[in-house]
Amino acid sequence: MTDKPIQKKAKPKPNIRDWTICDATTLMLEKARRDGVETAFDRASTMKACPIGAESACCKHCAMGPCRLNAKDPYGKVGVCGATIDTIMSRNFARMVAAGCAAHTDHGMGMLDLFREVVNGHITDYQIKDTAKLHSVAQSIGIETEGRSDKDIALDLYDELERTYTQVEGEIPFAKRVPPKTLEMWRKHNIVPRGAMREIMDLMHRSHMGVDQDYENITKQSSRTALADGWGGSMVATEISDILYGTPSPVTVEVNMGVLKEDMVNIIVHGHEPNMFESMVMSVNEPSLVEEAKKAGANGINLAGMCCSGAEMMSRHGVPHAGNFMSTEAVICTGAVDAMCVDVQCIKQGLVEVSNCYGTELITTNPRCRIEGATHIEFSDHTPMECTDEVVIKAISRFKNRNKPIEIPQIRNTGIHGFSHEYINYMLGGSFRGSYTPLNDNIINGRIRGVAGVVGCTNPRVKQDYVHVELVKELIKNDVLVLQTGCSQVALAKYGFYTPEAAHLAGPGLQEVCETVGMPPCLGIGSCVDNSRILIAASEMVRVGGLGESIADLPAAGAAPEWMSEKAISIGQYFVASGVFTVFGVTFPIAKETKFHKLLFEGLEQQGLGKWGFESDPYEMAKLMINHIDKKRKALGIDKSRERVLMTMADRQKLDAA
Ligand code: BF8
Ligand code: SF4
Repeated sequence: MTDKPIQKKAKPKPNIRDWTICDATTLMLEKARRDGVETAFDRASTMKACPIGAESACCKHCAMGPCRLNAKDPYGKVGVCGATIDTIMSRNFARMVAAGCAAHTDHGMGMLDLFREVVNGHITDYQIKDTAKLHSVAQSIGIETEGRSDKDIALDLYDELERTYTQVEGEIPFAKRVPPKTLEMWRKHNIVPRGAMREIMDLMHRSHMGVDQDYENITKQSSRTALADGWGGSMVATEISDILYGTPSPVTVEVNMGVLKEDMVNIIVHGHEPNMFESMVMSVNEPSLVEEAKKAGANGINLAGMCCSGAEMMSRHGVPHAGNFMSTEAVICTGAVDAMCVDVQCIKQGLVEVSNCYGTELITTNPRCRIEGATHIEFSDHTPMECTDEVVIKAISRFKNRNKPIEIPQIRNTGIHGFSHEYINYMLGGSFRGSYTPLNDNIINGRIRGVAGVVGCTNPRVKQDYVHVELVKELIKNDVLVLQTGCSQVALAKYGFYTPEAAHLAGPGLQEVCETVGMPPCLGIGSCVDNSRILIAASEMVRVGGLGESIADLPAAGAAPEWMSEKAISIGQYFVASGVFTVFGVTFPIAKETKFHKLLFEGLEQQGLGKWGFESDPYEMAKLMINHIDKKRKALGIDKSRERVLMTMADRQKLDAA
């Protein structure tokens, strides 16, 4: 026998088409492969998700561990301290809620700090743009507005809203917006948030080693903390941003990588807080900088957003959007991004490597988020343009020195975004009788079967955008009106669902409503903190009447089909605690066949709240949501009207004959 060298068979490369349905992202991932550049898709395909962590069967809350239990035999073992699988899972879950809530509430508190400084006259680069919104928010929490100056109202509003964060006893201000029956339920369970800081502190405390070891009690505090996010930090972020920058109303916008322009200086803002982005809009329009760009040979400066601040600026001002979370590395592979300017949340560290490969300036701006290898130019609300002007200057200089081939996928999708709660009210009822009554009526008469929120991230563990798109298709086909935020909104926008013409994809009832009002079958309302707009819309539906007395009575459901972040878990928990059936895809971070699983998936609903669901297949997910909506319609006694609407032609002929 001769000694032959053992030849290792090269593993075939995964098919990029299995990673994403987005054509632009596919093209850029193919280019990345040619250029030898690695992205999160590559890493996800070579790094198997940790099976123990995936089911939350491990604990590292103290140095007697880390302890690893067996999710296949959940009650076979306990941790060194005796902690059961339910304690361990509920503590891990609680800490995801705490982190997610902290992210949104810190963002909201930043907006409130800015608001205070604007009102006090210490900051003049921003102003109150929407006084009507200032008045309506103040009124909604019982602040007198009649005959008072805007400044006095704003000062009172600041004082009130600060309690959202700092209050140690009592109820957060926006609890006043919660439908009375829902609030009553929260009071009964003692889950009305006091202040976000207190709730997060409490939750971190009780999930420490050797404190709360009753999964039901831990989950109560998870709900309370999550509610401090949805009805607290996130809602403050949305409302204050509207007051400062204007409440969104429908605007036509282009999305996808084709919004980049080869002959212009391209700047992408990616992150979550609108203040830096607002300032960037000013900087890119600054005549001297535009002149500089022209001197460098560019036809001007082109600004686009990505992820959530992108979704917010798209919905509020019509700023073009280049793509969602799983496209942030891919977009840099175009070679056309002269600067990517980031603030906080969902900023992959991998962006540094990709930016280095293409000579893109990756610039961090927030003291909370520095990344090794990125350039840091700190942003301050007091001198906002110092930072954003410098970013523009860096981008111009990179444009001048572009030395790599540019390849921009020429794909742009136009759609209408910016459906705030206020605009939905106006759109349905007209300016003199703005109201949700027509929406409720159309739900009661069955033209609209129910309402679904489809929100959240994209995740390289599933085919990018696919679950979002197929789920929304199924929902609208079944006459479910879809409300969207964040990366999910951007996903659907890329496939043409944000045009009034998309109404033809809807079932006959929803189609009729869309055509009458001239709206698309999905309404895009902004970033992830803008999920609070869905809570406000739900409260308004309850208030208008005919659909039950609490949010839990509404024929509504929620989904985050491709979620990945802790913020998504906090959002899911506040929707559940508010009464909504909320389905997550990809994976669910706890083990099945456990008491904690039963509590989240059944028990909470029995307590009068909502419940969690899990399903990775979009069609099955749609079925779960539609079945829930139908169950609620039945409980409301409006299932009969719906049956009439869904009569087939044959049924109708039979009736006519009779
Ligand atoms: O808050 S949807 S990937 S960008 S976490 Fe992140 Fe998820 Fe996108 Fe925004 Ni929301
Ligand atoms: Fe193990 Fe208990 Fe320590 Fe967790 S808290 S690591 S279960 S000993």
